[in-house]
Amino acid sequence: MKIAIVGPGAMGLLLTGLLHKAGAEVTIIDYNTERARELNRDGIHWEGIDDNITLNIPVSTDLKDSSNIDLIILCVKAYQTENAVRSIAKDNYNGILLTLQNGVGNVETVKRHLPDASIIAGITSEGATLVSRNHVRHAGCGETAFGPIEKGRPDKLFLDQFSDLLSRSSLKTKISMDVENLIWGKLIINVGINALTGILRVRNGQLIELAPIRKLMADLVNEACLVAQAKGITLPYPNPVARVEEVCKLTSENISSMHQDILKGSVTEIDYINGAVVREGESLNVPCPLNYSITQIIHGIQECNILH
Ligand code: KPL
Repeated sequence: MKIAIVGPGAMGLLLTGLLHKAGAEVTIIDYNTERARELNRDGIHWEGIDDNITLNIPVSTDLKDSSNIDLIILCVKAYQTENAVRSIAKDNYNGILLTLQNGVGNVETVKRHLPDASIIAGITSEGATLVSRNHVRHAGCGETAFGPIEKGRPDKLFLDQFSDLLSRSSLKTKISMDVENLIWGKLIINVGINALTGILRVRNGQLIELAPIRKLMADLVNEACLVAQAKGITLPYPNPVARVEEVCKLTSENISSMHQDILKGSVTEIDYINGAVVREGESLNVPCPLNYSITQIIHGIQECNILH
């Protein structure tokens, strides 16, 4: 399978190595010209759970011949989705595209710019840490689940082949026909973990060792669950707080993506996670004071990062 990974961040580079090792022909698309040059020159230092390799994967700044690609995996941050899919549309791609990105709103953005593409969406709770621009560490095992946005596009054969590829690459994989529920299921996990780890600058596992924070995490999650319920979402697990705590344990050594963004002084995905819960809550008349406050704190940290 010929796969183009758009966005060589932590998850993009993690998937690059896993899929390459499982036998896929992987290329990376990076719209950042300088970083693309560096990755081509220096290779990718890929630290798996039990191996450590250097990969030389071709990195280009556009899709070149898009007719040659079986699948694009969108791995940019949620706030970069719009620009990335605009570029993909300019390269005339209307094949199969997978988003496993954090947050809500990515599918809608892809649909808007690539109306003819076959969209697969889903989630992954694999832990990935970007140690440096060309060094990624597989920091914890989770679960990856995905499914088509529109039934039959792509067909079952493709979904099965891709699922086999991911399983060969060691990922625990599931196909689901309930994509919106899946995405909200992951959103609730990010609502509990990401902002708090970023504010406190702790690893995921530490959240459940700090009693007041464990309580705040549960309160944030329960508030977001009221929004999910009002929206008619059926979460893919029975006990949201227990599930979030379980993910903290499974990815205990991971530095969450928002924590990594804050350490780098980058913009975060807060508006697509806790901020999105607040917006959805407003439209459904479900007040979300805790998610609002945490969103504002992260905005404050982002502004401080810009000022310093
Ligand atoms: O998705 C994640 C993230 O960091 O964004 C979790 C599951 C919390 C793993 O760190």
